[in-house]
Amino acid sequence: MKVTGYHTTQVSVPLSQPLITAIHRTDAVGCVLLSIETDAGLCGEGYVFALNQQRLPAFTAMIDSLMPLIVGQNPLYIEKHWQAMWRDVNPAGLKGVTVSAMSAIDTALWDIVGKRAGLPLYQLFGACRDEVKTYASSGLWLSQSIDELIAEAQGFVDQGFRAVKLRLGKEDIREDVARVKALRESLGDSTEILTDANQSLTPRKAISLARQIADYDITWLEEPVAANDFAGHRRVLEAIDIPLASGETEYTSFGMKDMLEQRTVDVLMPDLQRIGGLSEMRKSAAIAASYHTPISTHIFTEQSLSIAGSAANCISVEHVDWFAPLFKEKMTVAEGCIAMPQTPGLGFSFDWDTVAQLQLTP
Ligand code: SMN
Ligand code: MG
Repeated sequence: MKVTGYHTTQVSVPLSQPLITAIHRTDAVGCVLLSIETDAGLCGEGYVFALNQQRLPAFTAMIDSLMPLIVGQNPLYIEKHWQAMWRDVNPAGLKGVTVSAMSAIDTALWDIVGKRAGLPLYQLFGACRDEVKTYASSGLWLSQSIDELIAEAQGFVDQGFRAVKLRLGKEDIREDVARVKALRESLGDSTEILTDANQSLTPRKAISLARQIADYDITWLEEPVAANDFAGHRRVLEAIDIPLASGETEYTSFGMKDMLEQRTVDVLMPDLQRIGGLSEMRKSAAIAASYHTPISTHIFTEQSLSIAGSAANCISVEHVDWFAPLFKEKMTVAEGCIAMPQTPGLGFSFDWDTVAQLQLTP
């Protein structure tokens, strides 16, 4: 089998409500979709997300710069291709746009391997479960009022979620405390509340906030301080009773290893598009397991399910609905869990009719 060609498509996917955290603000997500074709009639799909549209040309250019390493090659030799790309991007940088482009290519190649094998990827990787816990993350934004938070969280519970993630990072932490308290009081004890401060706090403020919300049974506090402040992470982790989650902003299994080595997290959150694709996700999950540390995948729900179904230490996947319009197949949530897709490969394929409507003119 040989890779015969590829194509990329830039899209902007509107969100049902503005996404606002301490560091993000958008009402549409921009993506570059990648489709890799083979002479066996199989094609593999991956994508890169850039939050907004401005950086899509840079991601497209990076994919274009790497694909000559892949076209004409046997797509089954994924590890060989990953190493070739890694050597090639070295002068351009081992974090950032380079790795995100590699992630899209690597994930698309795995899609081909799964389709060739006739197996869903979680089974090809060695399955450990058929469904995984999830939490609702497409809402409870920093900009919403307490009444809006309560109504939206109840809506998530009605949709089948048993856990929701609340964004923290208000100017005055007393407001954050009041929001957590109100949400817990309205949800009762049967729904998990996770929190994400999106790097907005100093270690001292994070410790103070965590102590004030500790009585509300919080599943984790995510990215309390700057993502690259490993000492700050450790200081917070050691001082609080709530588990600390982080990792979405770090790149590759080497970055995950550094975070684990420096004891920065209770739960590691690798991001498929910053990690280097499914190849690096699998390595990261294994490295975390050797540190007796659970992982929970960051956004990109559809394409991360194969990891959740094959990494025993993956405790949950983050559920976002942002990318759902791009795919023909839809995820379903029941009793707080998502079932593994059962079709060969990733199990989610681009809906080209919808993509055509969302496509940006080049
Ligand atoms: C997040 C990531 C990307 C965009 C918005 C919000 C957030 C999360 O950190 O973990 O969901
Ligand atoms: Mg986060």
